Amino acid sequence: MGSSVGAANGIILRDTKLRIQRFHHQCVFTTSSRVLILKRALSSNSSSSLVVTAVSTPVKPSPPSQTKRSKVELIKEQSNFLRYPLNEELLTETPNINEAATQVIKFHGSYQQTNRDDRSTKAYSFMLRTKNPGGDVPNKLYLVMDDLADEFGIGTLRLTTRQTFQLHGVVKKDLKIVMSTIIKSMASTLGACGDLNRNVLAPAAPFIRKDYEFARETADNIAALLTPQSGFYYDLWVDGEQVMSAEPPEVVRARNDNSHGTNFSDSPEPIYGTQFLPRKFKIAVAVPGDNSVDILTNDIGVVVVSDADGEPQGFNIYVGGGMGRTHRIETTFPRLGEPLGYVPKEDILYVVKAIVVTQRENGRRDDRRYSRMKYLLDSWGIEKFRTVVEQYYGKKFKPFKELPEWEFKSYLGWHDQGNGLLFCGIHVDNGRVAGKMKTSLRDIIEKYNLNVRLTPNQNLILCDVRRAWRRPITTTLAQAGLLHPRYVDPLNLTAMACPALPLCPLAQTEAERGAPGLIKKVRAVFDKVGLKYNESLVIRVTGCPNGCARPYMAELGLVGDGPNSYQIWLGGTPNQTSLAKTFMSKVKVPDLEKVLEPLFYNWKHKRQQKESFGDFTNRIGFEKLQELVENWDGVIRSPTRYNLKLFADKETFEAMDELARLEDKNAHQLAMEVIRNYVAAQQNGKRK
Ligand code: SRM
Ligand code: SF4
Repeated sequence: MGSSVGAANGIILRDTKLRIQRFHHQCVFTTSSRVLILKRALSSNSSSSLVVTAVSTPVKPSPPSQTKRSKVELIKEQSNFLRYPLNEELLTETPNINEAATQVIKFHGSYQQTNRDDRSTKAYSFMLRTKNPGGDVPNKLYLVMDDLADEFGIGTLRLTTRQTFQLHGVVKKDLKIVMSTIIKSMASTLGACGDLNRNVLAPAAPFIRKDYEFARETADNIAALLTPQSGFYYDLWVDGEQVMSAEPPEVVRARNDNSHGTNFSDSPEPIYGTQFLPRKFKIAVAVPGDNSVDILTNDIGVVVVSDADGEPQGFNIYVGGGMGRTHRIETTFPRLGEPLGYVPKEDILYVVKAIVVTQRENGRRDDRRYSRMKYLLDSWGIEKFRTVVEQYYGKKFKPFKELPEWEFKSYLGWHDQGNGLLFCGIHVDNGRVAGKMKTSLRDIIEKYNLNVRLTPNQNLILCDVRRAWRRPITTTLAQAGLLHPRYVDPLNLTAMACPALPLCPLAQTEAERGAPGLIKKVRAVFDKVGLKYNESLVIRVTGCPNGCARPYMAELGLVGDGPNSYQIWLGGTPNQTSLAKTFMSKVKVPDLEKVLEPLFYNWKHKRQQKESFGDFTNRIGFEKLQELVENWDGVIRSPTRYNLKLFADKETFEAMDELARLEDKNAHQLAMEVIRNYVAAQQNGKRK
């Protein structure tokens, strides 16, 4: 066996394999010869043991940056497929685990955290994240998660931007019971974190429609294809019991296929090997026109392409999206996915595997800051990337198919599922399910035996609702403060914030806890400059530049850059297809209005018809906008100060009202526009 391991005696053999590399039509076949490297183990726990590593002979001498490996690479290598030293650390009396185990437990779906509000002591706890491809949460799982949050967590559930649950505040001694409960509920946290494929996104709307159903099925299959196989998860949490549902045969076939040199043939991890991927890896599946998954922010974006009869035929593939960056290091950046090509539907798993393997083999492992696939795309360019993927795929990509415009779909409120049943999308502020809302949601889900889907926008969908249940459910939701979207502030509906303080170790300032205050400020500025209640923009807030709430796609992105201070990003669009840019840095919360007032005032008065805030900022340009901010004197010169009362006969009013509605205005607005245009034309005429 290529990858056999005996962590106890410190011996690890890494797979050998036949590497086939072809660049620019030149073929180089490299039969890997085993090279044994004797090295002292790094971890203090195993400092006396020797690690024996067998690696493939490189095709050509690697540049120095590639020979150096990050600490996490060494931890993975010495972990006996992600068991060691976590297995030992879980048995100690201490409330925490050591550094190596902290890295290893991520692959099991958990992060060690401390409460940063409590500076007097280090209060350790663990955050658990589930895996729910397409946000699918069967009825029983919802109830189990709800119970676990009360019994072992902080009494809240967090719905995430990748359609999963986060359970905060589990102490070490309870980890096993919580994990095993989740596993025995036929759910999983395996690979929710760590250097591997994360939760696969798909549109959460439970439409019974060929393209939506196919998108969900594809997300499930990709998730299964890239699930770790070496059993470490079940060994640690359910004593080796294999609690796995059967996989579709096409998934097993695609995983085992090694006809193009993708696999570690004798390894318990045929796709990942001992080293797994250089970094986290994210995939989303979408349906044309429905960008509810923020498709361009993923390492791989997969779009279902159907024929004229609505029958799915294949997929358009985007690659190289990602959000994370570091303040003041300009070589780190958010990036949008770009078109790679089209593939027939039966090839999707092979193509995804080929892309993953391209990143596995070529992504940087020396410096984790540059290990995401977007940096590989950036340094190679799409042509070279495509050529290398095609070698692992064994075929050429077809040209990308034309797609309709993307639109952001929130699915809030009531909708027909397409099979006689309804679904109800519920807005949950920043995905935090707590208090009365939590108990009411649970009651509804339990009483009506409903399945749930989590959206990539931290919201939740109640599925499979009978028409007769609509009214009582609406009433119960409203009593818990979960109102129909019509009654929620539109600024809230599209806003997102990451968890940040107090538990995220990387937070530089507040996000989830600060968001309500920040949105209130935006609302107050809207009121002050005379923007209407139903006019809105996409606001996303994060406590640091990692971008967990995807702020770089927002029309107003607030990215924490110090205590009580944010970078302001502008230029994202409502359909999440344009990357924002930094407009200003280090803006303290009390100073936000000084920037927002001139921006919103000018948007109101200088926008083109129906121009979104994002499009407006892109059209005007940052230089001009900076000037407007610098010269802003805080005085609102509102034309509405000079009030003009209008009275019309019934017929004229009704006709005006109808015309106005066609333009998404009210009769007063339209009348003012007509008068303004008339006066301007008269004045022009006089001047001539
Ligand atoms: Fe994230 C790290 C929360 C989606 C980019 N993210 C973290 C950690 C685990 C902090 C840590 O490393 O210790 C945060 C835990 C906070 C806490 O206390 O709960 C955290 N990320 C989240 C969630 C919960 C935010 C939310 O509001 O929902 C999301 C969980 C997703 C899930 O269910 O799997 C979450 N994180 C994202 C996204 C958005 C997405 O995936 O669509 C991104 C940007 C997209 C991307 O990956 O490029 C994102 N998180 C990061 C990064 C920066 C990665 C990078 O490439 O530089 C980190 C830090 C890291 O990996 O080093 C990070
Ligand atoms: Fe933490 Fe930063 Fe992610 Fe927010 S964006 S959850 S502060 S890592």
